[in-house]
Amino acid sequence: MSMGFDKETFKKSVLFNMKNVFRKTVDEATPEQMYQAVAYAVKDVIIDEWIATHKEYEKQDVKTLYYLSMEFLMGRALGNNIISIMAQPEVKEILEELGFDLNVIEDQEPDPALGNGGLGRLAACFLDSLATLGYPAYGCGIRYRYGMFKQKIEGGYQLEVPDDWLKNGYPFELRRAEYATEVKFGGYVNTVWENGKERFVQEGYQSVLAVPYDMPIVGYGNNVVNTLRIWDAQAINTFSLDSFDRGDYQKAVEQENLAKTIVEVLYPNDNHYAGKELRLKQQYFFISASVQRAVMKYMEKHDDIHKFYEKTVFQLNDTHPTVAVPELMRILLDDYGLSWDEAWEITTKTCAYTNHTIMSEALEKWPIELFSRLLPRIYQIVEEINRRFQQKITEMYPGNQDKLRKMSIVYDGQVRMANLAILGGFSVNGVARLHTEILKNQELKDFYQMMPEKFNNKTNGITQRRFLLHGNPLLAQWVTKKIGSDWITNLPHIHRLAIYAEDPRCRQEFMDIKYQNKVRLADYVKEHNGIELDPRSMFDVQVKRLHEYKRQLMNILHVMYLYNQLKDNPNLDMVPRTFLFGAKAAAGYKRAKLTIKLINAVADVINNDRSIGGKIKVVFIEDYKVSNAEIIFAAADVSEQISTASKEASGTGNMKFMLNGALTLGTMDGANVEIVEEVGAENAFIFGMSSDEVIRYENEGGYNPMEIFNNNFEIRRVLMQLINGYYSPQDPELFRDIYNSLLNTKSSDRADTYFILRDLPSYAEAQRRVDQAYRDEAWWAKAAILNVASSGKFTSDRTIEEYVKDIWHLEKVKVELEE
Ligand code: 26Y
Repeated sequence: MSMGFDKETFKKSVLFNMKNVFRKTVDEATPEQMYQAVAYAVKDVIIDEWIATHKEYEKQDVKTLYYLSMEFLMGRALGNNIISIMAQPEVKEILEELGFDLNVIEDQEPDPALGNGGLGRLAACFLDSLATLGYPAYGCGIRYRYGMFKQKIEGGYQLEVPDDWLKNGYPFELRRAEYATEVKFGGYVNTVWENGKERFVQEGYQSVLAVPYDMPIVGYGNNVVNTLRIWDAQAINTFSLDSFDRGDYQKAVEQENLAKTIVEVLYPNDNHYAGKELRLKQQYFFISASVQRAVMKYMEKHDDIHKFYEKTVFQLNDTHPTVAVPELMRILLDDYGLSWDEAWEITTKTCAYTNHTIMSEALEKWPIELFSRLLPRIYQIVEEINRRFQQKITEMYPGNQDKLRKMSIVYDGQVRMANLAILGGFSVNGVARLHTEILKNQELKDFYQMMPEKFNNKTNGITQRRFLLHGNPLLAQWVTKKIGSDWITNLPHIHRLAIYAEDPRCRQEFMDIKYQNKVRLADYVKEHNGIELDPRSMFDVQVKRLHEYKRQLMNILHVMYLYNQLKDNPNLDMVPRTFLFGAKAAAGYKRAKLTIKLINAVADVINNDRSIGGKIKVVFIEDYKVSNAEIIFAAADVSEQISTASKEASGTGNMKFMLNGALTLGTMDGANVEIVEEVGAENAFIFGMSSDEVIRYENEGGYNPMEIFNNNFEIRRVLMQLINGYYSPQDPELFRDIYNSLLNTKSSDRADTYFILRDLPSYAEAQRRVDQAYRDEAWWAKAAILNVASSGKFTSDRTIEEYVKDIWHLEKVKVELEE
C-alpha cells in the first residue's frame, strides 16, 4: 500500500466528494457519480505524491525528457492509478462496503482516446514506464475536444460517432492557467535593426492562448508522479492585441474561431498523410507552447541558455512534432539573440527523432505555400537550414544531383518533415530491429551513409502493468502465485514460469484461466454487440487499425475459403473456431471501410448457416479501444500478425497477445521477428514471404496475381464470390473494388500491392498447422505458457532503459513521502 493511502481517510474522502459534488449520499448515487467521487479521492492521494515528485526534481535539478507527441492513447486511468498507489484491495473493499463493484465503477470512465493506434498507445506505455522507473519526464500533447471517434456498426458498415469524452468533466486533469502561453500564426516577418544587428519580428499575426491541462502519470508503487501536459486553445483577450489591432472586431472573432477549431478533433488517419492545413496548425500550436515552456522552465533555474541540452531532451514521436526543430531555433535566435551556429548546436543536441513507419503515404510533406503562409518566421529558418544542408551535401558529393534530390529538406515545392527531423537532431531510431535495418539500408540509406552515428534501434515494448496486471487479473494472480510479484516491475523474471510449462497440472490451470477469460469476453460481446460466442471454440483474433498492409482482407478471404471447404464437406474435421476482428477505419479510407463491410457480410452468411454445425463463427467487435483491448488480449488463443513483411514497423499488439499467452500466427515482420526469436519458432506459426523477398519484388515492379488466380481454383472461387453476389445478393457489385485491388493493374497502382494472393496459400497452410496443434491441448498449453514466460524482452521498461542509456541520459530519482 502507498504511504499516502489510509483506508479510513479514503472512505471519508469518497463520502465527502459525493456530498460536495453531487449533494448526495452514497445510497442515492449512480455508478457514474460513484466513479467521480472515487476518482477525486484517488486524485487526492496522488496529488501529494505529485507535489513531492516535482519538489525532488527541482531539488536535484534533473535533466528532463519532453516526449513530444500528437497522440497519447491513454486508456482509462482509474483502475491503473488505484493499482499504482497499491490500494486495489482496500478500494475494492471500501466500494463493496458501500454496495458497489469496482469493475462497474471503472467501467464508467470514458476512454481518453487522444490517439489513433500503435504510435499513440506506445507513448502511453512509455509514460507508464518512465514514471515507474523514476525518470523525470513530461508527455506533451493536445487536449483534443473530441478524441478517436466511437465506432458503431450499422448494416455491416462503420459509422463514426463523435467521442465527447469531456462531457462529464475528467476528474484526473488539472488546469494550469498560470502556464498559459501565446502561439502566433500567419502575418509576415519584419526586419528591424537593433544595435547594429538584424532582428526578425513577426507582425500582423493571429494568436491563440495555449492553456495546459496536466494529468498525473503514476509510477507503480514508487511515489513518483510524472505529468502528461496536454494543451487547450483559448482566444486571447483583446488586451493583448497590439495597438495596430485594437478595436479590430473582425480579427478578434477570427482569433476566437481559430482557437476553437485548432483543438477540436484528433485526425483519425493512421499511417496516412492528408496534408490538411489545420493539422499543421495543431502541430505548431502544441509544439510552440511546449518548447516555449521548456525554455522558460530551464531559464528559471539556470542563466546560460547555451547549456540547455544538458537539462533538456526532446523526443519527437514520428515527424508530427518536427516543427520543434525550427521553433527552438527561433527562440534561440530571436528571443535570446544567439548566433546561427550556437543555436544549431543547442538544437541538434536537444532533439531526437523516432521513425514509426516506412510507408511512403505516411510521410509528411507540406506545400511551401501553406507552410510559409502559416508559419512565416519558421519557414525562413527552415529555408536557411536547408540552404546550409544543401551546401554540405554538395561539398560531400560534388555534382551529385541525386543526393540533393533525395536529401533536401525543401524540394519540389514541399517541406519534408522526415528529412528535417533527421538533420535537426542527434538520434534517429526505428522501433524494431528489422525496421531499423530497413531504414538504414533502404528508406533512409543516404542519411545513414552521411551520418551513421545517429542511427540506432529501440525495439518497442508494452507495459505489463496495464496489459497483464490490470487487464488479466486471473493470469496475473496465477503468475504471482507461481513465481512471486517481481515481474510487475521486472518482466524478464517471468521466465521463471517456463518450468511450469512442463507440469500437467499447471497446464490445466492455465487453460482454465484462458477459458474464464474467454467467458468474460463472450459476456462483453453479448452485452455490447448482442452476439453469442462459444468459449469452447478456439479464439482467433485480429485487432488493430484497419489498413491494407495489415491484411485483414487476407484473413477474411481465408475464412471464405474455409467456409467453402466446409460446404463441400460438412464433415470436415476441424476445431471449432471463432474469428474475431476489431478495427477502426479512417473515416475517409473507402477500401478499409468496405473491408469492414465484407467481414460483416461474411459473418452474416456464415453465422446463420446451420449446416456447418457451428464450426466457424465470425465476429466483428464494435469500437475496438484500449479498455476492451485489455479484455480481448486476455481471451485470445491465436494472435493474427499477418502484415506484408517489411510494412509493419514493429507492432505492439503482437506483444500484448504474447504476454497473455496467445500463440502468434504471423509473418516475419516488425517485432514478430524478435518475438519468434524469444519464444522459439516451434511455439509460433510463421508463414509467408520474407521482407527481403517483398522488397526485391517491389524493386522489380511487383508480381502477377493473375497467374495465381488462373492456376489456383480455391483462390479463384473465393475471389469470384466477391463479385457474384455470394455475400451481397442485393448488390453483387458491392465488393468489386476489393476484387479489382487484387487483380487489376491500374496505371498508378500495382495489382495486389500487399501480396495477399501470393501469401494466401502459405497462410492457409499455417492455419492448418494451428488447427492440428490446438487438438493437442497439452502441447498448446505448454506453448502458451512458454509465450508468457518468454515475453520478458517486450516490456516498455526495457525499451525506456535503452532510450535512457543511448539517447536521453536521464538520472533515476527516488521520492520519499513525508508523513
Ligand atoms: C497522418 C499521419 C501523418 C500519420 C498519423 C498517424 C502517420 C502515422 C500515424 C501513426 C503511425 C503509427 O501508429 N505507427 C505504428 O507505430 C507503432 C509504434 O511504434 C508500431 O508498432 C507500428 O508498427 C506502426 O505502424
